[in-house]
This record gives sequence, C-alpha cells and structure tokens, in this order.
Amino acid sequence: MKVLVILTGGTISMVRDAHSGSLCPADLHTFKAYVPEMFAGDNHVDMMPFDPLLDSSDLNPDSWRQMAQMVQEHYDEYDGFVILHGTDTMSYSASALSFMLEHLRKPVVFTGSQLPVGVLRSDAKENLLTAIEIAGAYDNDGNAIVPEVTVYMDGELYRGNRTTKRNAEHFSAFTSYNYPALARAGVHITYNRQLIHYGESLQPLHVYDQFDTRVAILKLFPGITEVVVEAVLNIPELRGVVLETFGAGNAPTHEWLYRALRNAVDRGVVVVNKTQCNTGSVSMGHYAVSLNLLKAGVISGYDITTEALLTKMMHLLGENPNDIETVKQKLSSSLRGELTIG
Ligand code: ASN
Repeated sequence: MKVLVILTGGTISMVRDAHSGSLCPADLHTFKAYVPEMFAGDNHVDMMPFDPLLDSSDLNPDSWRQMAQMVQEHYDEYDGFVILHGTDTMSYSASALSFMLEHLRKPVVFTGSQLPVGVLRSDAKENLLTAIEIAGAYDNDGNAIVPEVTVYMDGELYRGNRTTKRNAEHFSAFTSYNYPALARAGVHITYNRQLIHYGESLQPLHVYDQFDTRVAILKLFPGITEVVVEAVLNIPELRGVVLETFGAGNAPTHEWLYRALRNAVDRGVVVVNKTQCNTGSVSMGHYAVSLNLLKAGVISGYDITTEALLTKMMHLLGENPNDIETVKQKLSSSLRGELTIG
C-alpha cells in the first residue's frame, strides 16, 4: 500500500540541536535517521512537509485548507494519509478535516507525539509507525478498514471529531469521551468494525474549504454578569456562538440572559448549547433551568465536543452564508458521526 505522510510540525517534528541543546524543526532526513523503519516496512511511504513547519498553536483554517488540498491532490496516488501534527490543536484540525472531506473512502490518520522524534524516550516512533500501518490497512475486498479522519496516539485510534486533548504530560494525550475507540493497538491492531463509519456513497471525494471565523465561545459560570454576556453577544458581525452550559445544558434563569440570547438569535446569530461536562449530552427542557434557552432559540449540541462544534459551525457558516436554516438543521444532525442524538 502507498501512504503519504503530511508533516505539518509540532513536537513530533523536533530534534534537539547537539550544540545549542534547543529544539529545532526536523526534516525528511531527520525522520530517515530516527525512524528508518518508516520507509522500510510493507507500505511504500512518501513524506511531504509544510514550509515552514508550525507549532499547532499557529495553525488556522488556512492550514486546514492546505492539509485538505494535499489529500485531494494526491488522493488517487495513495491508499492512505497520515498527518503529523502538534497535539495541542490536533482535535480541532481533525474535526475540521472530517467536515471538509466528503465521501472519504481512504484513511486520514492524525498523529503526533509528546516528546520530539529526536529524543531517546520519544513516543514518536510507535505513533508514527502504527499510524502508517492503519493508513495502509485494507481488507481482502480492497476496502480501507478505517475510511475516516481519525486520531491515533498511544495505542488508541479514535474518530477525530470525537477527540479532545486531555493530558499535557502523559503519552496518552487524547481521549474520546462520548464514542468508543475505533481500534486498539497492542501486540495486534484490533479494529472494532461496528463502530467505524463506512459510507455507502460511491461519489468522488469532495472538499469543502470555506470557513467563517466570526464565531465565539461563551462559557457560563456562577456569577456571570450581564455586561460579559452582552459584550460577547454584541460582537460586531458575530455569526455563531458555542454556549458552554452546566450539566445537561442548564443556565442561570436571569431574565437578562434570556433577553440577550433571544436578541442574538433574532439578529441571525446561531447559538448552540454545549455542556461543560466531558461525558453525556445536552438535554434541553429536562430541567426547568434550560427552558429559557429553548425559548430563546438556542440549538442543542447533544454530546459533541467543543472542538467539533466550533469547527462545524465555522464550516457550515462558511459554506452556507445566506442560509441560516440549513446551518441550524445541519448543526442539529450528525454529518460525520460527531454527535449522537438522544
Ligand atoms: N506544542 C506542541 C504542538 O502542539 C505540542 C505537541 O505537539 N506535543 O505543536
């Protein structure tokens, strides 16, 4: 199988300079030196780097566009893709790519590492080699085993738009709170094929590349004041808000909060309810303290992650600039397995 490795940057792309002792970007030769197995396994592997390589804090929708374009340009040449990426914003990029790539039939596996590739105890090698194996995994009928955008790290393969970076210290940096792992890598890689999404469509890959960044995250807290809420909801040209609520999607019952949200929704701002809990779902109307949100026209985000909701909102607003009803309808449904309704 042929696998293309797209190198965007992040810790995985770093080596320690022998003279200065500081971390600097690696290149293709460094990977050949530190992970020679990468080019010697069963898969034929090529690597294409971003120029310059970036820490993932510096990535943005243009970077997502660049990743998606590289996949699209080389889609027919390769059986699978690995995107080497800093871990800090990997869940945002993996979510964004999942919405951008429609009718995907080949694996796109994000991975990175907590220690640089050029450090002895690095987790880079295992993550990279296993990600390549997953990207090149096909069954006997010639179908990719995981034709989704995924995140692989420390033995676990997750649907990318379900992941969250939960740990800045341990090798197992990611988890997926609301959807089980698609595969586990131990002595063998065990795929859980009932959980993997196999699209029926035979249509060619379609890449959506419009994003509207006029969005905000408003996190509620006990004691939040009207000025804070109004300051966010009155941002000029605001198009969408991720409203981070308590528990099953609850909020203070202040009349001013209801009015501020109602005014924003009436002005055409899309407001989606995302619980601050990692696990579980928004259930508006379950408690009286969420009824005002329903009345104000706030939409349920169900069990979606903030990373997936924010990128989905940017994507839908970008692709449907004059069709707020389509944006709302798609935010309330699962496009790529990013949420479970009910
Ligand atoms: N700061 C790094 C990044 O996200 C962290 C990492 O890759 N482990 O680019």
